[in-house]
Amino acid sequence: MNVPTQQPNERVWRNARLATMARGTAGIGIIENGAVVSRDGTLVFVGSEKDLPSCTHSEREEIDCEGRWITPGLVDCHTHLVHAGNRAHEFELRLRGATYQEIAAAGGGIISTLRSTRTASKEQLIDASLPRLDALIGEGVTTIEIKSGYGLDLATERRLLEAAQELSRIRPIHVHKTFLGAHAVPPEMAGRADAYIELLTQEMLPTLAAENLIDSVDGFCEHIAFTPAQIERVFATAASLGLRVRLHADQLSNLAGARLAATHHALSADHLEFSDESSIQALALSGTVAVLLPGAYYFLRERTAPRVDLLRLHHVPIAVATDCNPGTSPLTSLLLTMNMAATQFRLTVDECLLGVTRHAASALGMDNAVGTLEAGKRADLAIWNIEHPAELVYRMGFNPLHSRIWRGR
Ligand code: DI6
Ligand code: FE
Repeated sequence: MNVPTQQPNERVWRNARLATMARGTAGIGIIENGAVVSRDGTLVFVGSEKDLPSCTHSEREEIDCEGRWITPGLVDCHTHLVHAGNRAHEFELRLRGATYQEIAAAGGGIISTLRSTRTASKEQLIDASLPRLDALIGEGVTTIEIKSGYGLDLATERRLLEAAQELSRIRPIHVHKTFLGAHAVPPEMAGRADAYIELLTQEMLPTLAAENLIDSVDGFCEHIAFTPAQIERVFATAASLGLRVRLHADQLSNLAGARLAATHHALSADHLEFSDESSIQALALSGTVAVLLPGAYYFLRERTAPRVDLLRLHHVPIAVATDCNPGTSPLTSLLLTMNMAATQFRLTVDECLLGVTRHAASALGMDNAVGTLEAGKRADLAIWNIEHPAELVYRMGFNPLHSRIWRGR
């Protein structure tokens, strides 16, 4: 019998200040004079340095953090990171007065990214996406959600999800893959949205689910996209396949998308600019996370902000994400996103920080694995050159990351 001779791979970060983000702690769970121990990629101790268990393994490596702050690795829980091309020319049109809806109606918008994406190979999609991913990794992001939705046919949606999966092999990051086939009606089926939903529910979604390419299912419920009735058909198919759902809801108008998401026990309802109180109450009851996307609000110069006061009143967990996409949020900084959430939506510093850690993990159904510093979770850490966590929200365009640890390394 082979007896393993190698000692467990144990590391301790000491002389640190921790913002654990743990549930049941006040605010962001600050521990001064803290230490963190990982063994084989999992946290086995998080607490005061004076309580640090003595070394159980001769191979323990010690890292002196010199008083730096440690947070959980950041979680970007809503991105369309994998796509080809960009829409800088549409940005120029908007600067001359065209609206996002007008550009979409004239065949631009999502459909213009679809054209570039359909002609790109998987390798080209990966090459185009890596600089965006690296920008996020460079800010301490260790878990990311990536949606399909710029293919809108089986082969291209598969290629997008495979590229997203491949990114997690090329870089040290966890990728949650979301199928967003219900993003727009593809041009070859223009005017036949119901027929497209039929194709999506009968063929695309079941096939890609069987290929293990889907972690959750999303849709775009909006007058320029799909009706609540069409989204319900997508959600019913997802449920029959055992997949959780999420929804782009109430971004540009109030179609009660958030309520629809809550009815289907969605992991998250995203955007929510036009959600009313009854929808927000429904989110609270279903435990659905509200994902706020201040980058899209900023870039589209929207004027109606999500009702953060009602989200607080009803205790809906709030996450914050980049919505990284070529049309409405060409944003690859989660730090800047937090600043935008604070400045535009008046989120507090603690709400912003919890929004890119614990609550973002919940939005991915991963709150048992990531998003806080607690024994038993993955050893995903971000170590910062800051005096206080508020600096992570306060600065614009400045990155104080000292180092990033993924699974203990
Ligand atoms: N809502 C958005 O803001 C993005 N997708 C969505 O469903 C826009 C995507 C794009 O314009 O390319
Ligand atoms: Fe989005």
